[in-house]
Amino acid sequence: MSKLIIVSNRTPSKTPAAGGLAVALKKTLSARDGFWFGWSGNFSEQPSRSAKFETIDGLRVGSVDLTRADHKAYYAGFSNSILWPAFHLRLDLTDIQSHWYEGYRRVNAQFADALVEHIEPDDIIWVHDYHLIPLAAELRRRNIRNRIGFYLHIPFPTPDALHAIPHREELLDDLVKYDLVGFQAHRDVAAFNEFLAHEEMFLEAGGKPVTVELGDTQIDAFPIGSDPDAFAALAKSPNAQKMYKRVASAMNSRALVLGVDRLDYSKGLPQRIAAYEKLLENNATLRRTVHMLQIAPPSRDTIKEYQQISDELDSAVGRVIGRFAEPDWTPLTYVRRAYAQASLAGLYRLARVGLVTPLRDGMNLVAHEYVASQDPEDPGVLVLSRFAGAAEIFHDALLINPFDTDETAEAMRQALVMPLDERKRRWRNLMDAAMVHNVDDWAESFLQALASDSGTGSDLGST
Ligand code: ADQ
Repeated sequence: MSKLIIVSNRTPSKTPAAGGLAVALKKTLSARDGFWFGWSGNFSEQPSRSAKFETIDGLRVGSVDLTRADHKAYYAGFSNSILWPAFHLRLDLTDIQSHWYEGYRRVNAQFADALVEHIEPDDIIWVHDYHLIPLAAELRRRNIRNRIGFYLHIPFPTPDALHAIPHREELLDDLVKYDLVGFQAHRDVAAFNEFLAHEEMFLEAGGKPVTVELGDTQIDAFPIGSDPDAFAALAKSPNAQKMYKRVASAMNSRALVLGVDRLDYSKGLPQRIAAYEKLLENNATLRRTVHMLQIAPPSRDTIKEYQQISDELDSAVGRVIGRFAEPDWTPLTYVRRAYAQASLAGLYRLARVGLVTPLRDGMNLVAHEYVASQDPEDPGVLVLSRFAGAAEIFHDALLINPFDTDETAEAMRQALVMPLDERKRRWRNLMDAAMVHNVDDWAESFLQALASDSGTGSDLGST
């Protein structure tokens, strides 16, 4: 039987988040036999070219150590200071240092070296995310002819943003070495097509375009999701209830407005705080009846732009508290730590308003988790950015432009005063969408498309 080989930047940890992506992929893997491969999380003096294998939660996991210098160039450098900001259309936040690209390629080549001897002819290889765009090309160079699929968890950029990326031509060439490229949203498939059309027009106008030979590569949207049943159950679990009760009693009947994000500039946190400030400014009567909780643990904090967004958020939070707090009421709590999924599920369930307002986001799983955690008899309202992939499926959220402070504040107000009937109706539709787009079906449909020569979905010819 053919194995499934999952490759991602990091291998899954021993204590995975319940209901997270790692759990879903582990489930997919355990049903098929195979292994997960990635960076071990450890450093070595010399790059290791042979994989070490271990068993984590019953799964085979292979990994290599990286040198510190390569890891810096590949991860904090090319992946997260160039690709991440450019793909999220934040060209102002790119930090382009030319030597990073060599480190990025070196790590991809190292992954390929360590993988080749473990690949058998019928195995299917599924590569995840922007850190590993060149991996298929590196494997092809080592005579691997297997089906190889790539899934991009973040948005695909516009043509201009793509042109801001050094070595874009080679990267696009690498991308089409995959048999299947999966994006989060139709928006991303459209952006990819737009790039091709853009280059075509450039050629017609006598320019020298970036040429992409698509060949047999299938391109399609596979929107990721959560495990809504598991999250609904988790939201009623003892640990979730503990958190629910603890915070509910502190809220003292006030409505909880909740944001849960990794601290990242793509998540629109200062804009969200400004919109909440506007809500309080415009609606004096609401002031003592609400409380906002923003949970945002730092991530990638060796990168300067992440330190900056952290400072910006500190100052936005301080401003709103200083402006509106009273001795016996504070408008906002900001917590900088990660919580277990059960605790988050309890908080989601308690929150009257769930704020998912990224400036740009591949999908955003917090939106899915918030919906799945609601009490069907008294559900909260999702305020969702139009620029999250999730907006393509959650039509019954209150959709906003996160750059429009007035619109976001008004959506928060509407959510707070929304009658129960409407909340229930909207939530039912949101939950139906979350069930249709569950993470198990996501993995299955991607793998089915990858296994079949023609792909199951629409290819470029039909999208
Ligand atoms: P992320 O940018 O990390 O993922 P997201 O989809 O929101 O964003 O996933 C976050 C996950 O981390 C969720 O499962 C959430 O529960 C968890 N999380 C967030 N804050 C937490 C906290 N304080 N404590 C504990 N857990 C927390 C990238 C893309 C997304 C895409 C995913 C999956 O940027 O657009 O949806 O991959 O494809």
